[in-house]
Amino acid sequence: MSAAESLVEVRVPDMGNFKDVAVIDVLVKVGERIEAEAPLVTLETEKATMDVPSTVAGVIEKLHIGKGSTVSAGDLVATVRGGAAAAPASPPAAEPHSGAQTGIQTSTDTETRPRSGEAARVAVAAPAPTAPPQPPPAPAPSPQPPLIDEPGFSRAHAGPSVRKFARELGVDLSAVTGSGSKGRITHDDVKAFVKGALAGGGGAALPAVPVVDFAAFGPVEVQPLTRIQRISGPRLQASWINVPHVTQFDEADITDLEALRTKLKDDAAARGIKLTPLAFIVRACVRALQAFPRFNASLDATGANLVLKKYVHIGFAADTPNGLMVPVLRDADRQDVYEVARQLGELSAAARAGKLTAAQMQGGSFTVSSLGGIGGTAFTPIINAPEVAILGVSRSSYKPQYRDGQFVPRLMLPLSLSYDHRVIDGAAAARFTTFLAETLADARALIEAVP
Ligand code: CAO
Repeated sequence: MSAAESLVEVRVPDMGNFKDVAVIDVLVKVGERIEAEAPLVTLETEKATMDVPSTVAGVIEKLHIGKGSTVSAGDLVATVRGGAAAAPASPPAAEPHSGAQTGIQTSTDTETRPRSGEAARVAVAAPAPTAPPQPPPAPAPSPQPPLIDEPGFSRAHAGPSVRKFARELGVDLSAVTGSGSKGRITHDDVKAFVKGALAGGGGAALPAVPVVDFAAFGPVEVQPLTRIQRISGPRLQASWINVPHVTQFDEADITDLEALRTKLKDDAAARGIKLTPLAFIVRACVRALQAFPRFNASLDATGANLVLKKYVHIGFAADTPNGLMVPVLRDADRQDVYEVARQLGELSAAARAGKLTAAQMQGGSFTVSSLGGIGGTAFTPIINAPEVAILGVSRSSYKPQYRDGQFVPRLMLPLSLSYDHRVIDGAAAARFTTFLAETLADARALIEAVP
């Protein structure tokens, strides 16, 4: 037998204090040709996943362990009918150990330290050192390949070969749900993720929701979504996925406001105006937006600049038979509460009749979603992106408030402000809702004429 055909035994290298470590994957088959340093099996300790690489190039003659078995340092992994030995491997980084035997690569190790050799199965998952520098951010939104969350990728519970596979496919492992032991991500999980993304269209890197045959469990009826729902659904989803939402809750004492509104509403009705709480809420929002201009802004397409709007166009969610619509009340800062009320009435009537023009739904800088006429105590509205905040309003109710040493019944209006945490800090949001509550409590100021 020539030197090139000699049989080489590949053993589990020194793993520090670990013994009886689980074999969670066997990455090669008998008869398979491998390169030096190709991963043979994946082991999993409590702390890390690691591959055992071959010390030589050659053909797998025999495998001595299988998936599910346990191994310790020195155990025989495979016999390789082989040729040249691997170049001396660099020492492992993730687990401290003392022996001369090296060659274990932990998941983290393979991410950060490319190894020598271009072998097809070498478990090097780090980006190529010659990779071009990151291009500058595109000036306008265009279909982009999904970005990889590198720290999340490094932390993902997956072996080196799965990492390499994910890199080849451009899959962000931090977004993949692992089905293996202790949530470990397998090759199949990566494949399922890619299939799901392709099925979802546009290559969005989202884990797929399981497809269920509902009829298998009982009678069903299929109703197509309305045209408006088909348009608004993806927009809501885009906002939900892209914008880090936080919702700040508060309450405004509107006892005085409601007393004033009750006094004024008949006169208003005689002029054809329905003076609802929403008109006052919009006026109060105008004040708050003037005091906190960051809430009346949008990030530009690069995400690096905030565009502060010098106009105040307030959208409001309207429940219509065809679905949710958001007409926009333009220049709300230039209108008194009666004019706001009149326009709210006209725009919501047009929305319900399906007669809103495209222009009447564009250009909003902030949105109010009132469920006060229906019920509820609080909710988490989805931001009408690229706006950066939305105010949800629920039904007011009498609650005991502690004033001057005693409890008194006050009409409290629940406020739910969702905001884009990239632009707005929690402290600013709390100041905004506090300001809004104070403004709503000062009823007289809200009916002042607008200059
Ligand atoms: N608390 C208690 N009562 C309230 C209230 C509140 N916060 N807000 C309104 N009301 C009362 C009104 O005073 C009115 O009572 P009266 O008829 O006795 O005066 C009644 O509820 C109905 O009000 P309305 O619905 O006619 O008027 P509005 O200005 O409050 O709302 C509109 C208009 C278009 C916002 C509303 O009709 C609507 O469509 N709401 C649903 C919005 C929605 O779907 N949001 C969720 C979107 S997902 O984020």
